Amino acid sequence: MAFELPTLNYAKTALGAKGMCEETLDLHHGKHHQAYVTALNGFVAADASLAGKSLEEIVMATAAAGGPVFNNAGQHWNHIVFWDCMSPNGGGIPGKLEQKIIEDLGSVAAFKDAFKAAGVSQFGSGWAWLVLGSDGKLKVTKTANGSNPLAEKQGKVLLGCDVWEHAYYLDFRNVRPNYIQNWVDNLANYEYAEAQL
Ligand code: MN3
Repeated sequence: MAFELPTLNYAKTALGAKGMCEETLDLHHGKHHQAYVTALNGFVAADASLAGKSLEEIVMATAAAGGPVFNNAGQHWNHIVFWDCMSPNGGGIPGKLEQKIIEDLGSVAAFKDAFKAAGVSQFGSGWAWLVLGSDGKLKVTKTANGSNPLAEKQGKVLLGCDVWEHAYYLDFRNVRPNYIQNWVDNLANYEYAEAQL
C-alpha cells in the first residue's frame, strides 16, 4: 500500500497567531511533504525489496547506506512527527513533562536554550529533537537533512523541529534563531511530547 500525506490536526490558518502562516503550511505540508511521499512511493514501486515494509522499517534498512530512499523516507517520518509537534494551543508545558525536563536538563529555560542551540548550530538543513534516551533521560539532539533519532538510535522522539529554510523563511526570513525561539515558546505541542513519555 502506498504511503500517504497525513491530514493536519488543525486548520492551515490555525497557527498564524502563533507565528506560522497559512502559506507556510500550504507549501510545507502540501508541496514539500507531498513531494517526499510521492518520491518514496516511486522508489517502493520500483524496488521489490522495499515492498510491504513499514516506514520505520524502510528508514532503518536504508539508514547506513543513506541515499535518496533514506532521505525521502526519513523526511516523511520526520514531517509526520513535526505536524503533531505543533498546536494552536502550543507553548504550555504540562506538569509531568516540566518536572522531567527540570530533573534531566536543569530547567525549562536550559531546555529551550539547548534546543535552540541545537537547531541554530545545525549547519544547512536538518532537525532539532527532544528525545528520551535509552538511559531514561531526556536529551536534546540534532540531525542533518532527512535523518532522525530513529535512524541514529538517539532515543524515542518527544519533539522534532524542522530547521530547513522552507520551515521558516516566509515567517522569519533568514532569522532561524527567532523561528526556533518562537517554536519552543508558542508552537510546540508539549501535551504530545508528554504523551510520548
Ligand atoms: Mn520540512
